[in-house]
Amino acid sequence: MSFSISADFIGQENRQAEAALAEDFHHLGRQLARRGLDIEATTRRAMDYAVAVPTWGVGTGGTRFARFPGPGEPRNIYDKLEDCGVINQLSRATPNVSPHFPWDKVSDYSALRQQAASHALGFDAVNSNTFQDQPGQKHSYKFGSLTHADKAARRQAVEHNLECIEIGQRLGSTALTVWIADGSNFPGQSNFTAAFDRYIESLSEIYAGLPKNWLVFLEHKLYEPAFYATVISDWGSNFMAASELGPKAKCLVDLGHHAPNTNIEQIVARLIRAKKLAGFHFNDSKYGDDDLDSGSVDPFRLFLVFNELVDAEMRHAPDFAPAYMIDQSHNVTDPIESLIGSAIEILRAYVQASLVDRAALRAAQEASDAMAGHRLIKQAYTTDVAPILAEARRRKGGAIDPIAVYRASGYRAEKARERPSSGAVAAGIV
Ligand code: PSV
Ligand code: MN
Repeated sequence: MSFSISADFIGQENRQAEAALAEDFHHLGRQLARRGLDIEATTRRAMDYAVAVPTWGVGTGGTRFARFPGPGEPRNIYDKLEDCGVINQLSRATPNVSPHFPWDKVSDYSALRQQAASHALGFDAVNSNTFQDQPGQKHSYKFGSLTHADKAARRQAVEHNLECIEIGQRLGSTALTVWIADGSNFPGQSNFTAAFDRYIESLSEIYAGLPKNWLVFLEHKLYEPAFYATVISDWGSNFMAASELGPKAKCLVDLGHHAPNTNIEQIVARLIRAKKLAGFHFNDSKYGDDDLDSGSVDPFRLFLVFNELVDAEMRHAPDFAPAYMIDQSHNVTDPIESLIGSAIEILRAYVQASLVDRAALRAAQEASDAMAGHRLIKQAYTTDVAPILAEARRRKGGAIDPIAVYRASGYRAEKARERPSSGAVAAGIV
């Protein structure tokens, strides 16, 4: 019998924190009421929000230099689902997982879907992987995949993406996320235009294989592993590609895939206007694609992204239904703790952005009152919404303090016993 955290245990832990939470929630409710805001309505919004967790996120990540595996790491997709189930059980904000193929390949996908359902999980977008070679693979991706100069390598990469769509259909997914590592390390190595043309050609074949209700999410990334030029390097290239492909192709924004100081919230606004925002891979960064925990370095930036999203939601922007997902690498923490913490930070930004007085903001902007506009944004951002987040979790059967409850449960130590280390030392980014 594998260890799981019981609802009774969560209830017992919650009881110790319930009185203080009720007091804080009441106090915040009075504060918000003075601003004309209904805490119950805001709490309902928090209860309705969800962000997907990547299956690869529950394993310990790594850098180009090393990976330091933690105890009780998941050994396969079934273990990963178990850990993802715990994240949702305690946070009540992550009911879907996003699988990556071939990392999560199994022989029976209906069994996998059932297994996920047994942890109260569903499947979000499926991710293809043509940035690594797999054992026995015929054509190498060393010099590219969907944009490779060799047609046979491109064909193989297209086939893999079509297979991901097939798998995704069996899992109940409705989107394919494509990120390619293709690019060049030397000026002269590759022709910018020819590589982009080949991208469009390959993606058109994948696009043609999309089922009726499916979307393809194109993910841009400035650099790494290509260090001179990446084929889909920025939102401009991404937007060009998505526009040429058609309405089922949209642009996915991974927060770490931009140059430092890029105004990502403005990019988000542009993509919303163009009806091309696919959704997000949330994480945080200081220098590049650091894949740090969401909101850990620059929570204000995360809030400003959500400010654009809530603005679009409130004005009923057409064709606006972004997919929310976390994409992080956890090198020095327990991944379950990091993912719980990140889900909370994402939800915090969403709830804070929901508190912006939109009518007053519009009036300030129309009057060109810069300070008033800024103060309205800051008023929402500096509101401590922790009691709303905790109360939303409590009402959904989650933990008032999820990381504390996770630690108290002894889950990791139990898994360390149940999942003996294989002794394999893997290095590098996952
Ligand atoms: C690439 O850096 C990326 O952000 C893509 O989303 C990949 O699928 C993911 O990381 C996992 O390596
Ligand atoms: Mn990503």
